[in-house]
Amino acid sequence: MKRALITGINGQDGSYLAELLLEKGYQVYGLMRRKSKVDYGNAAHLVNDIEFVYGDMTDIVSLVNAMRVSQADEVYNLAAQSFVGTSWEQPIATAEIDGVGVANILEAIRTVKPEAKFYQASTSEMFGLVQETPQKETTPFYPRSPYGVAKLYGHWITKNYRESYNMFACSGILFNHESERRGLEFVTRKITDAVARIKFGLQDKLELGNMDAKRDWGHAEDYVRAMWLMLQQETADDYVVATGETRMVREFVELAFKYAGMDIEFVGQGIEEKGICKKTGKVLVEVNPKFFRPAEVELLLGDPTKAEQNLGWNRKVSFEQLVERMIKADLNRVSSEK
Ligand code: NAP
Ligand code: F7E
Repeated sequence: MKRALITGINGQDGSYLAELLLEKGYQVYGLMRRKSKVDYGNAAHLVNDIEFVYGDMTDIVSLVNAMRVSQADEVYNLAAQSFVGTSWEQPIATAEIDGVGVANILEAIRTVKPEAKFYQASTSEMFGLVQETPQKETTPFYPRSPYGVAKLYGHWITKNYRESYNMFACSGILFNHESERRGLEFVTRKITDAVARIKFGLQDKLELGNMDAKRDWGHAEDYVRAMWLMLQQETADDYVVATGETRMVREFVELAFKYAGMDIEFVGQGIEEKGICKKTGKVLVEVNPKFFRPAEVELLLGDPTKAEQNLGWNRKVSFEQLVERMIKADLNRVSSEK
């Protein structure tokens, strides 16, 4: 039986990856932080199937312990302060968790079981102010947030440990991937949650920042498959994982309202822009400058050719299916909460 250690087990990707590895017969260990009230987050339905180990990415002792306890053959480092907006408010914590934390886990592996295979959750945010479109493995990086900068350190230290110590260490440069389990602060889930609450009369309108931003959005279930495939190869390498399509935030908003039976149209420009319900004339979407970022990533569009050709990976969930799945789940949840 293969053994895997997943950091960030309670997050969106951690829970989907755990399900995939359990299905494949792995013994799964999950690293989680101690909280004042025990909360398994997205992994709550797997409490009887996973061995949880307490630890923190900023505490190397706890990571050495997690490696000793798990004796993992494969380590998936998904733990991070993953919200870009918060990275301006907590730049140091973000650097310590998302940057130095990667060196900590690599050292823990090197100390306890250097032959273990390692996956690092790198990100399209490293492309930031994009230097070419579409972005691929060879595109130069230009991060635009403390999060992107910290992740770039994690990316390079992973490559460096591969080259310095011949460790099997891979980075997946994953573009945005969402799901019914996405945190409520990320734009897609903020939208589907708000649309459901508006539908059931619990909220008046949705306030957003830059609706011109373009993202390459896929479903997390597809993307965790790519993580696993990377660790099944003969040699370690880095891969872009994306859909090859990009959409504006505004398109996501329109489609989410449409799937909830509330067609809207946008009128006005800039901070005066509004989304109006075609049937009732009510203002359902407004711009609030408080959600603008100090530096923005305007466009992300990934080229997944290398992952498709070398890993045999491809995404199954389309943009329309992603929005539909998220809106359905939030409509169900909000209606039962109500
Ligand atoms: P997520 O839902 O925010 O999950 C992150 C997890 O990391 C949470 O379980 C969190 O634990 C844990 N964590 C945070 N700080 C920690 C620390 N100091 N020590 C130990 N654990 C800590 O993120 P996700 O969307 O699943 O993303 C997974 C990984 O992929 C992250 O590294 C993210 O940066 C990266 N990534 C995500 C995307 C995307 O679009 N989703 C794209 C590219 C890369 P708590 O539950 O205790 O907070
Ligand atoms: O923003 C714009 C915002 O917070 C997407 C993380 O998983 O993907 C994610 O980072 C876009 C940005 O994700 C609001 O300005 C407009 O342009 O959903 P997001 P992100 O910043 O792209 C990457 C790949 C990761 O690695 C990260 O971990 O939407 N936007 N109005 C807004 N965004 C938010 N959150 N809230 C708004 O009101």
